[in-house]
Amino acid sequence: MRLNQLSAIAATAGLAISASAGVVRIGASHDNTLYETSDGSLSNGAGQHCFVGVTGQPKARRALIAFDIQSAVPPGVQIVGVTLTMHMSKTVAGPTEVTLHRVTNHWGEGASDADDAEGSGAPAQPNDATWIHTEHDTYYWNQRGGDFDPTPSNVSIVDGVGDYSWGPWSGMIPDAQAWLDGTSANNGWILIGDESIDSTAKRFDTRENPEPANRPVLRIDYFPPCIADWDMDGLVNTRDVLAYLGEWAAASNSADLDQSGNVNTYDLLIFLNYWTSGC
Ligand SMILES: [Ca+2]
Ligand SMILES: [Ca+2]
Ligand SMILES: [Ca+2]
Repeated sequence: MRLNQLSAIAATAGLAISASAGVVRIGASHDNTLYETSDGSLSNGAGQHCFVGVTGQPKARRALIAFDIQSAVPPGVQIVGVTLTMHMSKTVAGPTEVTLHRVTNHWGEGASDADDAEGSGAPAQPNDATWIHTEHDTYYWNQRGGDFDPTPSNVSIVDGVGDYSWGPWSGMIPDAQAWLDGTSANNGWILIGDESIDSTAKRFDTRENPEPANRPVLRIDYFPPCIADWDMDGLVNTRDVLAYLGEWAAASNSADLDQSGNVNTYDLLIFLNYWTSGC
């Protein structure tokens, strides 16, 4: 069979099999906002929005977000791409950097739910993360504003209203791999905007947003433990070729078997070589 025929099969089979191998997309398990206050009185655990940057007052805002990777990604796989996509829904600021850092302390999401545009936050409720608390009002961050790895896992420029992504190649890959393997506690990421000047705030939508398309999504691309058994059902057969071709036709990171940065016929040949060899 010629490559273009295989590709045509993949294009038609792709939708049906795209969830079965190599790629998963998951919603956030919890998210929240740290509102800069000396007493840790504000949070927005159940709110529709979260915030980064600095308001006009000026007070800083930082967003926390976590995903239950272990329940969504098969154990033993090699993660080769991690992409966080969030919808930015309100700002008065121009383009600003929003960095993403691995959080190093457990934090909570309580029942606080701010009114209106949510920029002012709401009274913190039990278990809510605040500027000073990991969980209101019992546990505290070591550093006000959250405990996190000072080295960013990724950075993105955020401008006007729309969808923004972090990834797929970055420190987010080792973060997610360690969370999957259980070698590092999964406390998610903190998003930090431009805190060097005033009026840089950006509002993003949370997992509680009423519009499902605007909720945060984490896409994870991975290589199965045995490449030949692409759909991971324990058998090596034509279903695996079709499953791989689905990712190949979509140019997924998961199909970039030589990790060259692009998906081409070399990757397909590598897959077929694995496939003819079996597991
Ligand atoms: Ca939330
Ligand atoms: Ca299989
Ligand atoms: Ca490649």
